[in-house]
Amino acid sequence: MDDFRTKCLERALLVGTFSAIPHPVAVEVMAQSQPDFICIDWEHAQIGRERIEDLVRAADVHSVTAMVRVPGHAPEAIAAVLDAGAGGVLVPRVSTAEQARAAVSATRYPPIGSRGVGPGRAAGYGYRIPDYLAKANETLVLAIQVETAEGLANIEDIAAVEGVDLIFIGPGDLSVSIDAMGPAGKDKLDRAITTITSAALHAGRAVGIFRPSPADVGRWRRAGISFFALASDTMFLGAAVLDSLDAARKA
Ligand code: 3PY
Repeated sequence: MDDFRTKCLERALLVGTFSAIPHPVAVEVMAQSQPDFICIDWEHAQIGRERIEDLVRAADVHSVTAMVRVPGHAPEAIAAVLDAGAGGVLVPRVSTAEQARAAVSATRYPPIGSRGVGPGRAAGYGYRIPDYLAKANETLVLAIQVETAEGLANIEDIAAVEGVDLIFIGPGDLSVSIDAMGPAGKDKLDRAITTITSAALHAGRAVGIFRPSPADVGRWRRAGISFFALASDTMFLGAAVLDSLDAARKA
């Protein structure tokens, strides 16, 4: 089994970030710091399909696993990013067990799933199809995102779906969906995160979460979460600019 998926399933601490800037230089700059993964955000960033492969390639240059958050549940999108060489896929807004099963099917080749075989980059542009087919089901990470009130209500059924490697919590969307925004909603949101985490761990899944900063990573790590997507290239850039300007103005 590939190192990254093994670590994921064994719930080793994995700390990475999102990539939203649609240029390989941004991915390379972050990859130089050796995050455990970079998740290219095709869902929310202005990244076109043709650009995904170059962003994955830029992470590969520094031996960093690239995952891609796809813009929905379409099997074609999941296949496209895996064909481009992504080491895993993050499927957003999974709210039912049926949607989770569909994500498994789109990610895995038969007999587990229904992913189509293509001569993409991952398969050596067609020259290494048998090698790739032999290991893809064992090495690619499938992460599904639970971030709605419906997903929260269905978490036990979702977590029970075989083939899901990791359940990733999106606190931003979840807080909106369950009406737990801002400081007033913090306790409610924390309870929802704890509920999802407990159900996922109970079903044998690894758990991930987005955090805008490292501030409370230790707390959620102790609760059993092992996969942390920390901020994004745009957030890091924005914070660094602000800090430097502030420091210079106060100097
Ligand atoms: C959320 O917080 O809703 C996210 O999807 C973060 O990536």
